[in-house]
Amino acid sequence: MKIGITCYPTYGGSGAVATELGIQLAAHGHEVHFVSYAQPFRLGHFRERIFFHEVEMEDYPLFEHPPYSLALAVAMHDTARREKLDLMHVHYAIPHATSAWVAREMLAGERDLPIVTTLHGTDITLVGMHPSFHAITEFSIKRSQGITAVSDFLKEETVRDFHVPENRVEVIPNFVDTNIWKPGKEPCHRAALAPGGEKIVMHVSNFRSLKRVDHVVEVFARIRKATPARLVMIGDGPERPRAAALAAELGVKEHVLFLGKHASVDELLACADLFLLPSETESFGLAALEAQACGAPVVASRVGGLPEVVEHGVSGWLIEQGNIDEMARAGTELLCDDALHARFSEAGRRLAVERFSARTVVPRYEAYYEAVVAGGAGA
Ligand code: GMT
Repeated sequence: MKIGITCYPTYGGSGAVATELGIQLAAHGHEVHFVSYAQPFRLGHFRERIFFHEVEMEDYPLFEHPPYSLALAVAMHDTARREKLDLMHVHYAIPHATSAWVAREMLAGERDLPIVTTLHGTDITLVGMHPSFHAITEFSIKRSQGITAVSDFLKEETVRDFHVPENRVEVIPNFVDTNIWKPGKEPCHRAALAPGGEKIVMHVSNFRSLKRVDHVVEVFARIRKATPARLVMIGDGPERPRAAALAAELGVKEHVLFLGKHASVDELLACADLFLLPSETESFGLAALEAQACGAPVVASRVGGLPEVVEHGVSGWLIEQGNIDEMARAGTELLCDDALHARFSEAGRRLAVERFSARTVVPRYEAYYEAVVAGGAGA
């Protein structure tokens, strides 16, 4: 198949999933065309059958807010036409599903361009709920020929808040390439991250307020009182300065390492002894899955789709959002009890391989594409 993919190319779960999917599809023999304003951050080096089409934006003084959605629709239309795409798969509804609908309308009468929209999280739970976006989000999702959600939780939210018939939303979970996201990677960075042989606690996110990086630091400060540990913070975003200030305030500044954005998070997660994700909301929690694939037990909040990814009491602990003391207690126990840690670590890895590996999940997308192209996805 010839598949167009649009996603946010920046540091974020939806872009990461879209890029990994494109890579896997190309490896399965499909031709993949990414259409976005920049090359997706995980695309990296050259790969056969993968092409990137940059969205051209005219900078004109009248435009205080340049109309990216329109330029994207034109780029999708051009790419679909020139490359004879069989299907356009967009990740994160806003504005991608809308631009795809416009591109499809522009092509009408000439060729059919089925659209698959994958809902990722805040496009449904937060941004899409805002009055300025709700109606267009509902309209555009419903106009897609295929709709997928990354968790049962997200499907339920979509059905309830956007009035999409239940049978129109297919749940296809996020996945990891378990050959890349794995424990014991070489070279090992443990000595650099924790020169004193301390345990390594890790967090990866885009540091938006809903990620509660302040709680990450608070939990770590309590863990640190019980056992020698280092906190490695990966990613960047608006809450980073506050998290750094809090680390200083709590007296753990010299034990916290802010690495910023990183292209090969797999190398770092492979060194983690514990992964913290105390988010306020999380439709899936890709970072938690990546951590488990690398053998790191997870302590996370029991919100959204996280219970579908982290098995409570088996591969991690899911704790009431905001309960810092309990998160610290659970984290400390995992770091101090080697047998418990090994059991959780193995269970997380097993879960990732058996339920969320690329090998298991990507064929579900391929089958779904076939159904959409044949006109038989949903009602
Ligand atoms: O929806 C967002 O906040 C953005 C998105 C992203 O691009 O980072 O994150 C969402 O999609 C990820 C990939 O499917 C999920 O793993 C995240 O849980 C989800 N974020 C939220 O629901 C807050």
